[in-house]
Amino acid sequence: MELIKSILVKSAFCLISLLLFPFSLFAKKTKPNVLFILIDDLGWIDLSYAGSSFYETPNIDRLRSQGMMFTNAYSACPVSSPSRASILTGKNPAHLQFTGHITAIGRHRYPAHGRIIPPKDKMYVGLEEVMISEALKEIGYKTISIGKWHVGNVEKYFPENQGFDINIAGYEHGSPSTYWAPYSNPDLDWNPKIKNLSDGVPGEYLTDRLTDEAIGFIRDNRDKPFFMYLSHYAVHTPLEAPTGLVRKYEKKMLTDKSQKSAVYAAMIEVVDKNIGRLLGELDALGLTDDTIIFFCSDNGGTTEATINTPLREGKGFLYEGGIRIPLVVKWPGKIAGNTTCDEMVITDDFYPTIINMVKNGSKSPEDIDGISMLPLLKGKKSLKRDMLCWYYPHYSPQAQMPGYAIRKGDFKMIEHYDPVKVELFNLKDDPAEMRNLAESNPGKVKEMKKMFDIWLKKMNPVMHTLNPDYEGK
Ligand SMILES: [Ca+2]
Repeated sequence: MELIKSILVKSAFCLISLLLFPFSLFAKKTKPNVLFILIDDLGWIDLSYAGSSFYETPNIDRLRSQGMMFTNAYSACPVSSPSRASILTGKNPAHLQFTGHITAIGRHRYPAHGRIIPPKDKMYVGLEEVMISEALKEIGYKTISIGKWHVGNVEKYFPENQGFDINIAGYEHGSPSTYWAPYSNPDLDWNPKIKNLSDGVPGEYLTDRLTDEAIGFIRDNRDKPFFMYLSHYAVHTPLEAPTGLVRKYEKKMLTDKSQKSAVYAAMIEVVDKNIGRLLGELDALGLTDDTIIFFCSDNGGTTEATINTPLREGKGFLYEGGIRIPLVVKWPGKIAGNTTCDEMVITDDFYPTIINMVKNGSKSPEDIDGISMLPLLKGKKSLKRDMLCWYYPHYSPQAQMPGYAIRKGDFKMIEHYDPVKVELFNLKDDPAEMRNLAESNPGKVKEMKKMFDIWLKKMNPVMHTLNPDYEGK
């Protein structure tokens, strides 16, 4: 009896092993790699594929030609930290109660006699939130964060405690110099230490170095599915680039007057070259067909470095220049190359999209605000959503204009809190947001205000308050 039982158990074991064998052999194939390339402060039109005559981005253009480009992609915030929190959690910054960027002083700056006091909300993503890294790690991904973090500046909230197996160079709040040498500059109090990165040689460029680290990781992990969050410190200020490249763009500026900074253009070219190196490595390792790539920015370009025309203003503003971002998604064999999508999408959507892609059409995770873009990536024209909202009650260093914005269809409304002003634009006729229709269309203003209020109540952010020391009119 015992013998029969033993034979039966062994046979069952063999049968199960045989059945599982093909799956274990091809397990990798069921899970594509995910490479998320995030550029800091790269403007919507700061790429040659987007029509710029000045900036040169042949490698990113190639990426674009192999994937889908979004013309109406938005960051959830006009500045860095909250947008990054949105990317990593799929939740809107208002919902996360994390609506302003992490500052060196640990609190939001605002004028002593300004009209509002910004909310004292979080400057981190809490450990109770499930980041995309945690979700992917749970289903067998090797996870790595390389570069800027900016969603928690104490160790407790670093990438290694948020689902990343490895954290390279993601540390404090700010953006370091792009060269090694000035790291020790005592005049720059915001210069972060670079975690888990041995010292570079003087003159080594950070974008190059982070790419080296990325390539090293991919080589080491070519046999496992990986999720890489590659978050370049470029092209954020300080503007610094190799002298030879800067000269090239200075010369170009003699005839091309469309832009303002040769250094910024050189930084973009360095980013582009490094993306080319990374794509080349994926090719060489035979991983290209098995790797999903996202390419985007965390907010609009800063007007200190670039001209966002035809969009109004830039980083820090609720105008389109501050929140419209470049976005390309590539997935060989699944997303048709050289395609364009004009539907509105937002950084909240990336998390559910990635989960949807790697889990073969499973449902989106719950309690998040984003919705999966997968139907768009597969050629559908629209999502079941017609409005997006931004709650940004902060005095950004660039704009000093706290407020909120809502876009529904072609209409966009901004209500500024200080000074109080309502603006309504029709983006279809007026992408530069120059003609305020608020007075001539009070019905639309009322309707959009109401929709925003309902949305805000649902998000339940920490709210700003009126400043009792306000000295305005
Ligand atoms: Ca940024």
